[in-house]
Amino acid sequence: MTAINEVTDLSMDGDVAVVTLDSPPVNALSAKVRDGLYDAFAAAIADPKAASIVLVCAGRTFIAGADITEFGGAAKGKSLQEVQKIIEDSPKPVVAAIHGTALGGGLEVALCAHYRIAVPSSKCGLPEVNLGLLPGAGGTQRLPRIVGPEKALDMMTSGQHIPAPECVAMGLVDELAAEGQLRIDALAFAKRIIAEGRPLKKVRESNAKVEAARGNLELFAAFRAANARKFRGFKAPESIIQCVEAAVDLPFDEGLAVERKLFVELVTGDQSAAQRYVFFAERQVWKIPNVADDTPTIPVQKVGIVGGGTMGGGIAMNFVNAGIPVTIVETSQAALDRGIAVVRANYERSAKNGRFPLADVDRRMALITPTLDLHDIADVDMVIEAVFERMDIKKELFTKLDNIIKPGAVLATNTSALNIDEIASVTSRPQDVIGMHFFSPANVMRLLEVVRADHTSNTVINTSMQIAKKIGKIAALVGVCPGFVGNRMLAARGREAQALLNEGAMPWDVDRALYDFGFAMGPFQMSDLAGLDIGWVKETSKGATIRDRLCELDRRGQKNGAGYYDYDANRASTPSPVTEAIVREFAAKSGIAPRTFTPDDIIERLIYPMINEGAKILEEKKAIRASDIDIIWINGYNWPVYRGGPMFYGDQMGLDKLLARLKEFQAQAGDVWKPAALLEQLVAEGRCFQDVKP
Ligand code: 3H9
Repeated sequence: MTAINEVTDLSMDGDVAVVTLDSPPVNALSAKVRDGLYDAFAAAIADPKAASIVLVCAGRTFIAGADITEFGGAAKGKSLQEVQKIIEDSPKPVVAAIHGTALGGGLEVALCAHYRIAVPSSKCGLPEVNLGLLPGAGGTQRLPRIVGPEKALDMMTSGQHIPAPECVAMGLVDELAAEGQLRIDALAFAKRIIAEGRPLKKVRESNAKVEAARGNLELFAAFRAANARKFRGFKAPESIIQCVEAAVDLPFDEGLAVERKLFVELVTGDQSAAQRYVFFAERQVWKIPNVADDTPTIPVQKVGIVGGGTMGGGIAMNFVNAGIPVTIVETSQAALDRGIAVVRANYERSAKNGRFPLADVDRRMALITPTLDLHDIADVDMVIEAVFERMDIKKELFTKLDNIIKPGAVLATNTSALNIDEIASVTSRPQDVIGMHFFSPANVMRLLEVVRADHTSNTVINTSMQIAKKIGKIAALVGVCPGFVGNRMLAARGREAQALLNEGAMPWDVDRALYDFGFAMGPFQMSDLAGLDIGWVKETSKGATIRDRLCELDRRGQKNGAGYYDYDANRASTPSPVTEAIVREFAAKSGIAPRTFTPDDIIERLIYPMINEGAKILEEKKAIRASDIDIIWINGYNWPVYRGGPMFYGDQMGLDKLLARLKEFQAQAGDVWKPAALLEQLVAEGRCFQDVKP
């Protein structure tokens, strides 16, 4: 075996040259990897003893793509295109041997090999779209030539990882190897190719599928129309479509030039910078300073959920979906039956939508035990409380849990705002008490705020983070403060949304600005959806707020056809003259001269206070890092991922500019706009939020 460089080896097995890449963790195409591959292929091609060449990777995966950390840096070493060219132009057949995942640039390298073999458990994909990119190493031109333009569009705009057997069916992979026997089977395949005198198959020369689609304009128009909603705001999907149009309409090299131009536009643009940041943020969020990787965890084999309402039922579904049995406790049979029926209905709907077989509904429901007796959860490993949001009720419950639940179990509360230290104080084991703040609908929303209280042990923190991963959530560890991280920042935005109404803006102006910014909806649409009457009490309502007045007129939101907006039978909304009159009346009473707002004015007013609140949260160490706050906003509040999160947005716009605007607003409207001390400090030091280390 010859070491080509630190990450690449070349060896001979009979007349097959084997290029082995070993660059942990995921064999990403760094400069070292590109140089090693180039030199190894050059040597194998030059070696007269080698009749064919196999490319195989060590470690957990085939090449998982370009090295994302290199984007934006100076070009070093061989380019990926040079590596691909030497492989594709090799006069000896090249076989790519795939295990783990062949993704992005990794699959694009494999597509330059003449043949591909993969183990059944492996997957292939071009997930660049998730990084705000398009496959920029020929993927947009080669993939449609193998799988046809329609499938290529689907694969590249969804970023899906396709299982190897499916790849074989669509022609992307030539053969399946036996699991665990990739190298042996790849060598045998290479020998067979030589023995049978098979040709050097070059994907770039295979034009039948793209030519068949030439002139079919409807194909692209239909694809754009069908995905308009999904792609809204994102630049990469449209660029991918244009590349596939080029693949269909133009010769290979001209298509490649289109791909290059559009790739460069994306990789130097704001959206990709944001999405690459989010890629790393999603991995950082699991890393907790002072909670070492080897911190023990409590094995969670049984979970008890107290409260079978919308929240409790949704939480239960997460565990059941992961195969963990759950006992749900309620205080009345009627509430219990209602809760269980809702869970069953949710599962039946999912089965009808084809998410799993109908038979699975019963299998899942069998993992749920309903009960009215708290003693039935005495032996669970984790309790999650999801009862009414009132401190006295929570304290009473935790006193009981302390007496009933076995020692060492995690006692979690799903409170969204209450002081968890106070809840923990009524137990004899505050080290076992933690917040697990799920977001509604709890079975759908990916975010979980794990809330560390003063005495929570590292074991309980680690257990909660690990279980979050197991049930498919993305969890951020936060500290105790009113509203924790997400709702605390939402409150800052909500305050300004209301203030805007007093100054002459209409709810639909505010909602529209946020929708165009990339949110799914604005605060008033959200209120209408949730129900305006949540927390509203008819008997004591005195028309003190716009919301009170709307509720008094029985405008309770979408559910009864009227709220801030009017709704038709299909729940389509229109601005309501009733609301407009009430808003104007309140605005007149406020004594503030009405003015008009551009969408940019509205965005400033709503987003800057959020960032300022985020800075205070960071300063108070209630979040570990700025990127954790961004993860919370992207996964729990629909912040558009292509804008990277509020803190990233602040960094991008420049903290000095943000600080200056906050000071202007403070001068006009008072100390609610007072800039966070951390923000002042960062600006003085010329640093940004991302520089604040945990
Ligand atoms: C591309 O290819 C562009 C080309 O078309 C054109 C070029 C001209 N680079 O996720 P994990 C790190 S764009 C650098 O926890 P898993 C990751 O940060 C690329 N680093 O493991 C983590 O580091 P740490 C297209 C990378 O087993 C560690 O590896 N490809 C890269 O759960 C382990 O990662 C993609 O978008 C990378 N490309 O999942 C694939 N990938 O330990 C991106 C990972 O310090 N990668 N790291 O936190 C993935 O989807 C997953 O990592 C993978 C493994 C499925 C491979």
